Amino acid sequence: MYVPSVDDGLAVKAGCGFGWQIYGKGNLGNPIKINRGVQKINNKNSLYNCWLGLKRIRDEDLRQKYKKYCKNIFYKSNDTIILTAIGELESAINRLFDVEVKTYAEHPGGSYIFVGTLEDALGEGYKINIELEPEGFLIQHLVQTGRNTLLIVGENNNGVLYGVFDFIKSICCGKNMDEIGNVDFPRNQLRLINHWDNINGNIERGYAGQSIFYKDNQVVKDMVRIKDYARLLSSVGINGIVINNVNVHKYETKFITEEYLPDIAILADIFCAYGIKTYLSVNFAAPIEIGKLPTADPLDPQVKKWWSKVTETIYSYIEDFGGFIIKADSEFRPGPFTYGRNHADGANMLAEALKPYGGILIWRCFVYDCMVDWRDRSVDRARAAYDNFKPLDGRFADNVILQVKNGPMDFQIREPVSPLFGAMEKTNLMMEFQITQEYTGQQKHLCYLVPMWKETLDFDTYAKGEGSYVSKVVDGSLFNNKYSGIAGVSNVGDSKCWTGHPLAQANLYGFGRLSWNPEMTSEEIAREWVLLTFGSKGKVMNTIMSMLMDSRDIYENYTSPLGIGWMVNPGHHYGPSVDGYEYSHWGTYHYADFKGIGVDRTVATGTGYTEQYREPVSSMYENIEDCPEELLLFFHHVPYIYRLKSGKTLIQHIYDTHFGGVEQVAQTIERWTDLLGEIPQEIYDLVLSKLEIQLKDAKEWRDVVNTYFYRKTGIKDTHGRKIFE
Ligand code: GCV
Repeated sequence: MYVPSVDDGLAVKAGCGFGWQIYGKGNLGNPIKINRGVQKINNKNSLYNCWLGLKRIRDEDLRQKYKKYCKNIFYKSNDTIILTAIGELESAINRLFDVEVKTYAEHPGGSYIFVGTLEDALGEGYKINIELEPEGFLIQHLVQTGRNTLLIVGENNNGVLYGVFDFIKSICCGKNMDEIGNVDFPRNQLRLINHWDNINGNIERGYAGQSIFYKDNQVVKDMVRIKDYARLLSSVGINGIVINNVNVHKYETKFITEEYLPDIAILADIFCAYGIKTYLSVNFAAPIEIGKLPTADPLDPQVKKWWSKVTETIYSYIEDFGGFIIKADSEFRPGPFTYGRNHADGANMLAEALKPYGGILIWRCFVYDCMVDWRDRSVDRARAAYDNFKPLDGRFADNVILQVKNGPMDFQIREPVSPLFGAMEKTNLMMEFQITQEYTGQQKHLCYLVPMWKETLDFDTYAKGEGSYVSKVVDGSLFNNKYSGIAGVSNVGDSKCWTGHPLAQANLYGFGRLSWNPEMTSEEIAREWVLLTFGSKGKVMNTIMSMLMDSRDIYENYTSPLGIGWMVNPGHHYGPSVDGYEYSHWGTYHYADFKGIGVDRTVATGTGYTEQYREPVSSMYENIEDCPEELLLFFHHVPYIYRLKSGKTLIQHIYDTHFGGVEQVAQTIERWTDLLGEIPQEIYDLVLSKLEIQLKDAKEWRDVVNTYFYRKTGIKDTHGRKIFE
């Protein structure tokens, strides 16, 4: 094991874990130095800078007012995260106002900004009368005669960093110095990004290039991009990252060994400096595959001992390691079922190994039978997570969290909320959203996902009566959980703009902001993002806002209707194939015949899935008249001639939305082309090229879907539009 030391000039003791601030060789070859100080922001690269582009403030009045405070920064702590915050603040001030900043370890005379934790602030004699929430911050003017003083105070180090980013954001959003002031805190304890990156550089379901972490079966050597990524994430409040795919393959299984840990520790150290803990996806069968044990049985003492030893080693490299995430007994991944054990047995064994270090074990609930016989209509994949996990409620250790996908199927454009959110009263739970657009246009199509996530979080489970929103389950308040939070599967790769489609940056930004505060509206989040990325010009703002806000419905219009989902090409999941999964073993069927379409999930005549919800939700879905129409085909098998509330028949609705969806994409292109010359040309061109692909694809979807149903039914479009026979 190579450990950089201060003596060899490669290491500086830092506050994060055992973090060495300068990165050593490990398996990386040459030493790499990362400057944690002032950020270098490439002026010309607006695609890369995302929402941290920090355009120079041109309003002279505003500049002068800020300048008074901003020249001097006073801070006490030398903790790495605080130093990161100071570096961010310095570079932002420098860039926004063109002011050289001086930093002070002792009280400066005149005007200044104080940056520090609550403890630092109280130690300096500042009076803070507000109780700060965990990871929260306070930005406040200090009233002193003849001086301008601003306090940026965090409940802890992360809070300081978030306070600094909030201050920078406020300036960029055009706030006057007098208006600056805020008290805020993250509503969710864990705000995690999950990467599905593999060591060979591929990303499972990645649509923005290759991994930024790995290349050619190694951790990358150039850490600059990783650091820039850490800043982006931290600026929206992310505090944890899983750096490898939940499908843990051969080499990645060894990430928990000394073969990879030196390199992983380097990544972890970079994230740590931005207040982000690193987590690893692990392979349940690792004791057999790399530990030379004959079994991975979670109750076997040898297996327990093996995981304890492994965990001890990990923490010797990464002091602030977050924990493990695991996909077990799911889609052919190994798990406790092999040994006749259940999920609680498996999870608790791993949790026990992590416990002494304060680590957590995240166990995914994406567990279902993926070898279904399509002929058997009694099997319902939507039921699986609840059926598997509900009986285990209360049997998980207190440092286990179950990670549940937002819907019961798999990140479709429209699904009901997973009933597990209202069902697990005695278990820590967290939400899993998919930021990467696997089923929502693969970052070629525009699809702003925040409204969909918001719908999920605002859903009332009625678990403790009216008002038992999913947001209250995942922030831990409804069931008083020890751990809780939200995870999002990353949409980032090594594409120049990080997300392939420049406007898909809004999803990454939005995920962070919504995890921070689920009470924000989708519009508020979009507005912030547009402002920070493109500036405040009315036309640009209005155009991009409307493009984002309409995009989810547009995508839904030309793809699969009324909650039925799927209808995609198997495997890669791009483009239409109505029967693509219809006769497969994956359990994802629409059951279209010549009379009707949809899955009967009622208790009365179907799979009984609706009973997994509490009343009155259960009855709402059970009764076709009460079932929200956008989910009609998810819950009911409906004749094509069934009249919707609009008065249209189901078949006409399908035709109309598909013709309409294509027109809407064409209008989106018109809106965008109206921005020529208003935004950087590179972004303009790239977005336009994506929109053109979207239009072509939308037409393909329209024609395939309309033709499919026309052939099934022989019913013509009442408007006589072109349907291919
Ligand atoms: C990481 C879906 C995706 C898989 C993914 C899986 C999961 O099935 O298509 O690529 O695997 O979900 O969430 O585990």
